[in-house]
Amino acid sequence: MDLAQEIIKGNTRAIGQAISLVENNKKAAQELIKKIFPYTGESLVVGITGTPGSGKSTLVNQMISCLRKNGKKVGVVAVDPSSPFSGGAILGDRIRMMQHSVDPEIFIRSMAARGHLGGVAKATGEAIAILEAAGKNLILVETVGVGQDEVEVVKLADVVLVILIPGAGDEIQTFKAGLMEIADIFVLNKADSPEAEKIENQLMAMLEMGYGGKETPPVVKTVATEGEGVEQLISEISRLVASKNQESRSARKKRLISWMLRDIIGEKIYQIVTQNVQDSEFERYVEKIYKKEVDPYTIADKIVSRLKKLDFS
Ligand SMILES: Nc1nc2c(ncn2[C@@H]2O[C@H](COP(=O)(O)OP(=O)(O)OP(=O)(O)O)[C@@H](O)[C@H]2O)c(=O)[nH]1
Ligand SMILES: [Mg+2]
Repeated sequence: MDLAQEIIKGNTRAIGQAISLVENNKKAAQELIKKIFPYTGESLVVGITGTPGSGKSTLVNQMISCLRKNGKKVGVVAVDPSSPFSGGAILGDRIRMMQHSVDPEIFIRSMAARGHLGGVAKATGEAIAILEAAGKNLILVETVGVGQDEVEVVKLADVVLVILIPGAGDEIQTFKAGLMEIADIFVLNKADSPEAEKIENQLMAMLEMGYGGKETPPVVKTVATEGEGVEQLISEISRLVASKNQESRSARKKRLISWMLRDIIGEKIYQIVTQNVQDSEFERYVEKIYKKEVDPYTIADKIVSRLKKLDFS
């Protein structure tokens, strides 16, 4: 089976296999990305971020239903901050999104936020590329958005939804620290809570202060469990996309290209090293470093300076 061909056909199993390859940063993943690259760049990527339990997965689930009604093909990547070994939240997400799992036009995948050699943002970027090649019209990326890595993930999106919930007093503070600036739309979820109005007022006050006369991001109230406000949210997203200029949309694509380029260069340099440093020589260096006769940086410099003398033309 030609994996790239199957992805382009939209084969769900092939998409799953391909994402596993990029998750494990396998060499085959690079070859694959190369093949599918011409087919990427057409989807709309929506990042959904907010503290644990704010209702991201519930909202994603409702958004899928709504988008499917409009005939859209949807991909979901949920970046899971828990350890790859615990799997608790992954299972929760799976169960919640199960109702969509039999639809061949929907692909849902959890990815562990830790344990990626090339970084979670790179793995997520490549997973997005795969889903784009598979012809998904919309790709939803769910992330808790706490660490720096996760903020990088959010930057992969064309549109970023930041979810706020009532009863989390210090939450607004959290968002000031970094996520605030990247929100394109604020979603006030759990609007059925009696505290909802309070957080809405807080948010409005903060927006007035923080945006000093500039146009503030729209605020949409939702009750994700009931699907309330979800249609409005989707039309806000469409409106926003229509108003965004090409430049801001291309930023995401350029980011992915820059990762790919670094990867490819890194791979080529690694090949040159293995061609020019014999295993036996390498072992000798390892032995010397082990005996503390020399440090690894000195050896690395020595090898690199030798490579610099090579003629690459
Ligand atoms: N009352 C109420 N409960 C909600 C609403 N949206 C989600 N919930 C509940 O909040 C809990 C957490 O929802 P999730 O969708 O798992 O939240 P999440 O943000 O994906 O959580 P993590 O992936 O663990 O970060 C669940 O019990 C939901 O049923 C809402 O609008 N109103
Ligand atoms: Mg979730």
